Amino acid sequence: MLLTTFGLAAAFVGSASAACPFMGEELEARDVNVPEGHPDLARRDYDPPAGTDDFLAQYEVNNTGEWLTTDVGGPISDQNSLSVGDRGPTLLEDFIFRQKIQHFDHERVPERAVHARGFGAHGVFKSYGNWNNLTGASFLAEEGKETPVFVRFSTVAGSRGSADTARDVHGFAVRLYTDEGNFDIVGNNIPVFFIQDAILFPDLIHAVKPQPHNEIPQAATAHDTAWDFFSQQPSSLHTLFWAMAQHGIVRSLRHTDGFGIHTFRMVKDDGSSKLVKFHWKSLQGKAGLTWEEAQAVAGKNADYHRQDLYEAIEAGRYPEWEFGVQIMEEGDELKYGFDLLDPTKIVPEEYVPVTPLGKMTLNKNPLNYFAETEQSMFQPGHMVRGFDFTDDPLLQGRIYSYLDTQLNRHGGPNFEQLPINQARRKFHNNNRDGAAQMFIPVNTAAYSPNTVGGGWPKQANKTQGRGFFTSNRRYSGTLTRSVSDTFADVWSQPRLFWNSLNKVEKQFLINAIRFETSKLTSDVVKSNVLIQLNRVSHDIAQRVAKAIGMTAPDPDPTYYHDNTTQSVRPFSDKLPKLDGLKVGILSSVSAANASSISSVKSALSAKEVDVKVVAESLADGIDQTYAASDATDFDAVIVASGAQDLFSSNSSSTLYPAGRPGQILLEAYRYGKTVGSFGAAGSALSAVGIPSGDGVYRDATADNIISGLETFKWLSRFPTDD
Ligand code: HDE
Repeated sequence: MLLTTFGLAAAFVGSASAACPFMGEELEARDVNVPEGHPDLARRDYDPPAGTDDFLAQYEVNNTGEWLTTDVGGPISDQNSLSVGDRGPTLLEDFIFRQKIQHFDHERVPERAVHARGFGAHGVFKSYGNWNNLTGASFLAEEGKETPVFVRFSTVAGSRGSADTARDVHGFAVRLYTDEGNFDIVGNNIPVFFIQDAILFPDLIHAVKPQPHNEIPQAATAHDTAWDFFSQQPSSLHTLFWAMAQHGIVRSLRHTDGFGIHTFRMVKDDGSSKLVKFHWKSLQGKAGLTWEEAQAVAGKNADYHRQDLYEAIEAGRYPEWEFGVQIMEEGDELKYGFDLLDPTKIVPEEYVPVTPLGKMTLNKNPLNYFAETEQSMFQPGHMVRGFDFTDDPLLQGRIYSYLDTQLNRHGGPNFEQLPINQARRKFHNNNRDGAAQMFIPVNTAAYSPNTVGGGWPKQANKTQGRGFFTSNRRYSGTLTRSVSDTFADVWSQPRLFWNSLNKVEKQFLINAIRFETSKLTSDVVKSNVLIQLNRVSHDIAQRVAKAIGMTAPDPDPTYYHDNTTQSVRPFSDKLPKLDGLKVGILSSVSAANASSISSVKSALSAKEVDVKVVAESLADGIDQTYAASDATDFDAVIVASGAQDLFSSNSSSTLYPAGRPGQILLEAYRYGKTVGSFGAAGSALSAVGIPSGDGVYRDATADNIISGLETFKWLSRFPTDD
């Protein structure tokens, strides 16, 4: 044929004959030439720990060793479309073409209205004991009892393709597949929320999302509408402060806590109940990025957080969180000086400590992002026996919204039948039909009560069928559209948060507000922001005003106080675990095999720290090149002995952008990371202008690097206003 003489034959190499169940030996399979030893990248090669819940395995589809078929199982023996002659029109009767293109055209489902960008992982929850003194919940009924979990972390404002390190509140949604049904704690990594009444949620989100006329900025609150809303709704100040601190730009999803936010109830088998707040405390410790660093990461690696979590789990470094509750008595809603029904308030741990009830370990990555993570549909309304809601008006609204939003995303009411959403026990009720019904109900009586079906499914009660029941909540009152006076003080707790930060953490918070407010174009919004900040602290208002060329209002001391509280800082004093942190050794090809590198590597790998050797080009012992490296790749950076010449001002190479080795070293220092050098390479630090000081190790040892990583950020390196 003419075309082949010009070398335009199909790119598929060779054709093989093989046994096909549909056509026997005759089939000419159009195949690619797969070299011996080429890896089969089916994701089933990864083994989670023994005993990990494998419920989803029944739904897996693995193509390895299988013949191509249509969606209804017919063999596909040719992948060209059906046409009239080689150059003629494609036929409408080509059902293979139509099916393939139609499926593709409908691949996307609406992304989540908020929390669109997320990443999920499977794991297990283990109860520390029998907690029937607190709750009838079955998953907390025995010491060591294991319950499968699925967790989805997310950012809130950005679209599905936005960067992980955008400054934002982070979703921390946990589903426990308990043996009495799914229990979702759809929480965040910040223990408070912007608004007190669910009816304001569309306003909040419209204000925070990109502005409607030009859809700018993506995944950022540094714009007029967001701060207009914040200053008009000062209930948002407390959450805003947490987000402007490093809780909004965490080092990894493993290094942050989770919270249920609202006050919930735990209900005992006798119907008595207590008020509780949920906490997930990171056993990795807490750590954040600097804002400069977070912005650089957003450009260099938009997948920074998901990659970290994925790799940690894949390497068997399973992240863990301790689940705990703050327990308060019924009737004590107003005892602590604020209203426990107000979701803009924390309960200081000095008033009510956290009682640990169990531990969650994430130990298995999803096999398919869409099927598992994207299709997971969490709901605060996924409640189990032993827990109950409270009258928090934000919580009440959420119970409706999450159920409703799933209809939009799935297009019908059967979303609970998707594998990731299915309970681990069979469901039995009279809900029927609807788009994509996946089950075949066999009972004729699809109503209740019935006699035709023997009365089944029968109503469960406390002793038979372990029936659901609620606490003894009673209500009477006049209908009203108003906010309770007990929700009025929204300034004291942002001040409590501010007071509890150390000097540099305070400076980071100020810097963040300065950054955001500098981007505002409206002077009215800026001045409203200053009025609200001034109610929290005159110091904050003055410091922000100075940066945006305005004057702070006179002190407004009604809510000023000097109280502090524990557990709200974004950094741990020392990280308890270093699993999955990364040290970059800046080397050259010729210096890469020094014994100083190999001995530090083995000492750090004992601590589950990854060491990456960087050089001009890839070679034995080199993990990455300077051209593809950045300070944001590492938690500490050390210069290898013998590589110091790369840092001198007259060093040049076309293998990487000019000055890249020095840039990595200096930026690591500026981001507050541990830096150092081996042997004679101390001159590299001087060459780029790094002074001696905290976290700078000339002649570094493995112990220095380990203790530097535990400190994580050398906060003393950052200048403060005062
Ligand atoms: Fe959400 N929120 N939210 N939210 N939220 C959603 O549900 C909503 C709120 C949170 O990983 C949506 O399935 C309202 C507080 C997380 O899939 C939607 C209000 C907290 C996730 C929705 C709130 C959260 C969502 C969008 C005010 C912390 C992601 C897609 C009353 C306790 C879950 C979806 C996941 C997702 C509504 C406030 C956390 C639209 C109306 C407070 C972690 O239903």
